[in-house]
Amino acid sequence: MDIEPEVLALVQHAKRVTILTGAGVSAESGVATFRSYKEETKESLWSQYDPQKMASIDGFLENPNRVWQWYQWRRSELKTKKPNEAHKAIAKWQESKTLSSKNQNVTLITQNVDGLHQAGGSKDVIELHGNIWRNHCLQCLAEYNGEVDGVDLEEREEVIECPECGGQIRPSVVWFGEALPEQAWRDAESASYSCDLFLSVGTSSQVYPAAGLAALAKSQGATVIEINPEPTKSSVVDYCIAGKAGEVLSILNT
Ligand code: BJW
Repeated sequence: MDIEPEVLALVQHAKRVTILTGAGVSAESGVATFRSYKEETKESLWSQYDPQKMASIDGFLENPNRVWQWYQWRRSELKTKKPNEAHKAIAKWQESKTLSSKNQNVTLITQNVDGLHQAGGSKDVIELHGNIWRNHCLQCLAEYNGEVDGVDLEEREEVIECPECGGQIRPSVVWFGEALPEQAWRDAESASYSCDLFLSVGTSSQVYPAAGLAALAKSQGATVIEINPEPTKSSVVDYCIAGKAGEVLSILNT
């Protein structure tokens, strides 16, 4: 695939780069996206499940076991997935701080909850929508991983009660209508506000407030580049590289 020299130069010469990733960055690992999904074998999650039932607090309260089981299923699927070239290229970029001879500051913000950026070698990841591998009590917010009262959470097919307060233990992800983690949001805003290049990778840019970060960056003079095989109609995008994240990022990083 060819990338316009002008776009290549912008990427190579930016000083502060902020990368926002979405589900598309994990698509080449075989993880289903939420909305559009064109790979042969799988459909998108939201074409099979109702987001209001599976990813909202009302859906959880209506049927906690249904939601818990859905997340347990997703966790078991994710255990078989490995980071792809996109995750690795971003990690390498962060580590080396350069795509050319210049020293670059690279900040990674993700909407993904799958932990594949970390598995791919990224040490600093701003997670806007939480992390599917963590759990906490809905009521007292106590965090739980591994065992609870001698029972392995991974083995549980039904929601377990918090030993501290009797509340329900839920996955530590951000559902519709819930606020994003405060510190992560502050860091994401700050990295978007101060960058000169904003890369939007593998996201449909439909979910706010994350989708507003590109506009924030642009309002401060940053160039916005999108990497997506199905370009979004976002009016803030200056250049779209219409390709798969793994392929495009590997080219940028050679
Ligand atoms: C490839 C590829 C390849 C394929 N390479 N690319 C303003 C306007 C309108 C609505 C709102 C608004 N502000 C807030 C809202 C409400 C709502 C919202 O945005 N709704 C919209 C859907 C209309 N937002 C919220 O409710 C948020 N909370 C909030 O605003 O709180 C306010 C508040 C403040 C104070 C107190 C209380 C409340 C929370 C949003 C939480 C989103 N949660 C989810 C689930 C996470 C847990 C889980 O995983 O189960 O997050 S929903 C889901 O969507 C998930 C994702 O992170 C998120 C974004 O999806 P993403 O990553 O863009 O994936 P897709 O599938 O949409 O797109 C994939 C893309 O990849 C496609 O474009 C493909 O083409 C591409 N692709 N292969 C590159 N190989």
